[in-house]
Amino acid sequence: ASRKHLLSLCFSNTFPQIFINNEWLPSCSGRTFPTINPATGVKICDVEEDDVDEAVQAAKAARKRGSPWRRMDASSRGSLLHKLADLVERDRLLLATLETMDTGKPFLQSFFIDLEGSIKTLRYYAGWADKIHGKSLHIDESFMCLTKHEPVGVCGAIIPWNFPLLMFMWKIAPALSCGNTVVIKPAEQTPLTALHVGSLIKEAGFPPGVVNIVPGFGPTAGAAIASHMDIDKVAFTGSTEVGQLIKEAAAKSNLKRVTLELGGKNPCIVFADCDLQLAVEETQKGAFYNQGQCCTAASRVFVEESIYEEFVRRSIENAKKIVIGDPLDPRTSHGPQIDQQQFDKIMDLIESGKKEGAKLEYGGLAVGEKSLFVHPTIFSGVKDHMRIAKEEIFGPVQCIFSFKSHEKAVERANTSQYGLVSAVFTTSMDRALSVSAALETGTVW
Ligand code: TXE
Repeated sequence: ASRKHLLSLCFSNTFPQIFINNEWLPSCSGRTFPTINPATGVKICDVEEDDVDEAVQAAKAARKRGSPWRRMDASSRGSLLHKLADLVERDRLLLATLETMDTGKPFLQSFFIDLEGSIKTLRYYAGWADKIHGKSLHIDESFMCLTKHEPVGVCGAIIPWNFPLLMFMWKIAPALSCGNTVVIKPAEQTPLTALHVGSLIKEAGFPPGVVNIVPGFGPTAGAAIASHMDIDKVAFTGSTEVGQLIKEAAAKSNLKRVTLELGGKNPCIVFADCDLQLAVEETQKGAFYNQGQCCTAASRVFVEESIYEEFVRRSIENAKKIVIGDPLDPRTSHGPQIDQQQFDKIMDLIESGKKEGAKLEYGGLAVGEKSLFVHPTIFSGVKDHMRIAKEEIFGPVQCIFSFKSHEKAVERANTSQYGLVSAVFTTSMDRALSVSAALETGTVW
């Protein structure tokens, strides 16, 4: 009963419309699309579809010289971000419930990870607002040189469905901290928490047009953002293929600045001198967290030969503790995949693993019929040439490889078209540092 009450409260403040100029607008085209709960297959509501151009014009007007946002002190921008963090904190339970319904991720994960991260992101960037300084440079002759950081202008943002609220904050918080205005498109699968935050942005007191939220599809709303002549920068998180399209569209339109956060096929190297149980638990968390739908997923686990069998055995034991079920039930630790397309891609890759000769140690099946749940799956004996070793699965599939020589392990870890993250498990600080330095990824854990 209290959940029902919460949801009715939720929908009394969350408008499934387009958020432009701090107002809720219906789509000009009259088009709507359904957002589905992936755990049940039931439609949550219909959402109005994009009006990117109108949103861009609002964002452009909001950043004009002399506008309230442009004239606002940097410290006041910081205060607004803190206020927004307070409101997200106030609505934490509601937002976590909405996020779980829209994505299928287990409720406790939404509440403790996504919401915590969202609030902290806002507060972190709130603190930066009045601490971004230029330089004074000593140059020759009788010249004086000062540098000053200015906002880029209108920032477009396109985000995926795996961490809808957190990604929303990762995009808007730094942009707003620096005085930009934003047009953001949530993923078509998961628009609801972004829309609720629209109402909080208005409540916090951000001037109209500073943040505009346009739910819609990639090839229409997303492509319109990437190629818009009045957008000065686009930030995108999603697939590598679409990242390429974004960069191309940016180049072909107004050469807007681009930041891309794309896929991964992330190696973890587990050395024999590691804390074995810790390595088993953490690599598996890395593989299965958020149903494996993480660009930083631990998708290639290289284990030193002498501990390989024991590692596989303990990994299977560990996987048995996972609780699959209703994501709103606090006991559940594993929910459904986001949609049929992702489900089909994962099942196809699991089949390819079996066919190409990897050993299926655990799982490998869908849960029941006509559901989007996939059993956490473990393959051992994975070889570098297999599809499951090379392609981003984006599902709960742990691939375990074995290695003999340290040098070879690093070489194999680096043989990937991706370079997002990697991890090293060892109790030797020397090895941790030297292997980290040799791994060609943006982050090493
Ligand atoms: O991604 P898309 P999809 C990877 C993962 C997954 C695969 C496909 O491997 O299996 O991508 O997922 C918008 N112009 N990641 O199809 O299509 C789209 O509306 C502009 C990794 O969901 O890239 C959504 O808002 N925008 C990733 C966003 O791009 C376009 C998270 C992501 O969708 C567009 C998600 C276009 N032409 C998937 N087409 C990560 N790095 O975390 C789509 N979009």
